[in-house]
Amino acid sequence: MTTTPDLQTLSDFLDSQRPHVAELDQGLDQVLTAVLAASRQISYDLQQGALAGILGSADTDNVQGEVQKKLDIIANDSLIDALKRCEPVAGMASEENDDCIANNPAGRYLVLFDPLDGSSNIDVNMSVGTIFSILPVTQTPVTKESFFQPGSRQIAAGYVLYGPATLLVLTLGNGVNVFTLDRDQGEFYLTASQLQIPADTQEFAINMSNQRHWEAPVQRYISECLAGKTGERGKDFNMRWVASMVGDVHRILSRGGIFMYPYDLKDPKKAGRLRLMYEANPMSFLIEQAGGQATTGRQRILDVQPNDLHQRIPVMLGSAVEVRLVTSYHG
Ligand code: AFP
Repeated sequence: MTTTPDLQTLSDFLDSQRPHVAELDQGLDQVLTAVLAASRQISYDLQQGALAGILGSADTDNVQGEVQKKLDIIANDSLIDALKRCEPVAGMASEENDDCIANNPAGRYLVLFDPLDGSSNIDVNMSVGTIFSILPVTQTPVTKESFFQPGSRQIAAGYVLYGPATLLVLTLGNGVNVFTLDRDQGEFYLTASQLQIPADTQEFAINMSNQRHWEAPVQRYISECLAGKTGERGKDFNMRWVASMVGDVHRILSRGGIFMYPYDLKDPKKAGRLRLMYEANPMSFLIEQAGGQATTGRQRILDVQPNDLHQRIPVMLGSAVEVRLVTSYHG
């Protein structure tokens, strides 16, 4: 049984932020509470694993044409149920649903989420996460077009990382803070404040198996990293690839690094693998709030004007020096 008397609870933290984040008194705190209520259930289900008979495929496809895991559906349903009961939520959009879901017409917020990012890792017991992004309502009634706002308009964003510990990593637009779930109490406690990503790094994260499909600037950047001390960069690099964006981004927020899922010619029609609205935008908001940078290689991700809920985007994010360098190679 852990005792955490000297740590601040999430609700105490949110109270301390009210003078700085007006939206907290406009129901934003209720939205976060709803997301976390679902996340606690997802964390419990994941921890049960095979014992709960919820691993493996659901033998259904999502809107992306990807085979859904049973837990993809369970996590998605849990988040939708929790947000439907949350009055400040005017509408929501999920990776698992083709269209958006309108909710309270008087609500102030739009919530987008990837309910279980990295789900191909579930059956091998590796870290996965829930990613969420919160936008203001700018037009009613809520339609798909209501969500087409650049990432710079986000009010809050974060992820819940289901790892050895369950962590909430959150930004309200004034820095990035980490909260650890005390399972016994069902309470999130502030365990790291105002994360700062080192500008320099010697660690890159990319799926090397796609190398032959990359554009020249990415080929150049990675080959310089691989050349190490003997090459242009004059230093050796290490590589990591979790294949769960939440895991890779958390490592970068914790100790620096650069994460890349660039455009590749494997399927020229696809702009990249990752989705703008509920993966790239929330993660880019967190990265910038922690002093890092996030681009497509050619423009700041948070400036991209969306035109589809599920549009894909090339992603390069993390330590500012490295993101600036690889972006400069794109001319
Ligand atoms: P899944 O949710 O299908 O496992 O995809 C995870 C992801 O969208 C992102 O979290 C990873 O960074 C990336 O895909 C891994 O892609 P590769 O499987 O091509 O390495």
